[in-house]
Amino acid sequence: MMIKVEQIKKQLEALAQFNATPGVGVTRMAFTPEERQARDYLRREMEAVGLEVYTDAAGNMFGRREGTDSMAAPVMIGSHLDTVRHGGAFDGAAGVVVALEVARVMQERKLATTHPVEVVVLTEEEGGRFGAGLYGSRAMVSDLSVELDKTDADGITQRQAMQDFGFDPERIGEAVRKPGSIKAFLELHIEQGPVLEKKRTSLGIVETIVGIRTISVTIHGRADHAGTTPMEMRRDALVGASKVIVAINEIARTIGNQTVATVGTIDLKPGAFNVVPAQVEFTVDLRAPAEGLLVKATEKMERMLGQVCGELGLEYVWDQRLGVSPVTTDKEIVELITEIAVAKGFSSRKMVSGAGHDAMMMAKAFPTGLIFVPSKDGISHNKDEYTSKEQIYAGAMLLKEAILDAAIVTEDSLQSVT
Ligand code: HGY
Ligand code: MN
Ligand code: MN
Repeated sequence: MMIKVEQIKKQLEALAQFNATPGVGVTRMAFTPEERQARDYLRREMEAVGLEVYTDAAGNMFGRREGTDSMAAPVMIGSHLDTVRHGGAFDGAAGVVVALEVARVMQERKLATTHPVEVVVLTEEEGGRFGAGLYGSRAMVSDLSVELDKTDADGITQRQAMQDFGFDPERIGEAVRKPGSIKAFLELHIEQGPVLEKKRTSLGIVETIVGIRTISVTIHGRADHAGTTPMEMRRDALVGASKVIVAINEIARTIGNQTVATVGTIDLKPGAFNVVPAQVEFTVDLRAPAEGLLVKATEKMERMLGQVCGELGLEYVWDQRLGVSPVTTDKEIVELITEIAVAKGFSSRKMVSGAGHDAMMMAKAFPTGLIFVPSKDGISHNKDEYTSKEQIYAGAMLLKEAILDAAIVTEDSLQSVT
């Protein structure tokens, strides 16, 4: 039952072509022409291996392989297709393509499973366009109608973007899956960090995914003439933002325990060399392995923001866009994956994921597993992101065996494998 890594490599290279910034990493935002091309490509590849393709109201795309009991809850495998701006070719795409390859092998070997198996492509995991992320997986566990008015950098709402893309966003609530309606969700993903490579380990078996809070902070001051306004009269939004951003970094360092905070975007108005900045908007990406750490960091940061703005005569808005608590993956799935790795002779280690994944949303409602494969030099969200064929092969073998176990491959179909 051979996994064909050349097939995986070819499909990853094909997907990387659907890109808004060729030559400068991969940029494939949700509901864009590039994503449409990637979805259409994958739909064809899914159909080529006999999967029946359908899309839910959140735009999640599923390739279904029937089980002997078509009423049984499916086992789902997959990840996301959207990327960060100027990202790499493996983040998300590797999980989708490996899931597809598992389905191809099952088809080629005519394996029968009790439970249906579904390859899934989840919508807007990165949040690069509408600022929250994990959209498709969140829509499968909760009604996200309230978020449809979020706008992208061009002022287009998620509602409009989904309509233009051919979806009916008003039906988004229909994407929610009932408890028990999915037997298990498994995701293979690149680690996006240095641990597996440093520890010379082939596979990461994730037990905990950190909690994430994504906050948009806007600081309001007053535009003034750069030459005539005395320093003590100014309400300089950028001076305030600069003090706050350095203090945010310090608060995360002081709290420690793997608490991390990142200010990854900043925008100021009016943005002229001879005008005191009136407004600065920036985002804070805050993560920690325990909810209490997120609460403590948030409280400290908001209090500090109020103090700095009070001293400088500025106003502020603290708008939390996303708040996801830390999750643990399914213990039985962790044990299953660990046993398979040992049986197959792959080195593996249990891990905490510092990156967010669709698995963290699915884990809130369904038994979920997350498998990591190494990232070269721990690099990700970067055009130089890379994982070798051999490393992906190990992950694909593990995922295949886990799926056959979870979906309960029938004995006689296994016997028939030549
Ligand atoms: O931000 C993350 O952790 C993921 O790449 N969306
Ligand atoms: Mn990512
Ligand atoms: Mn990802």
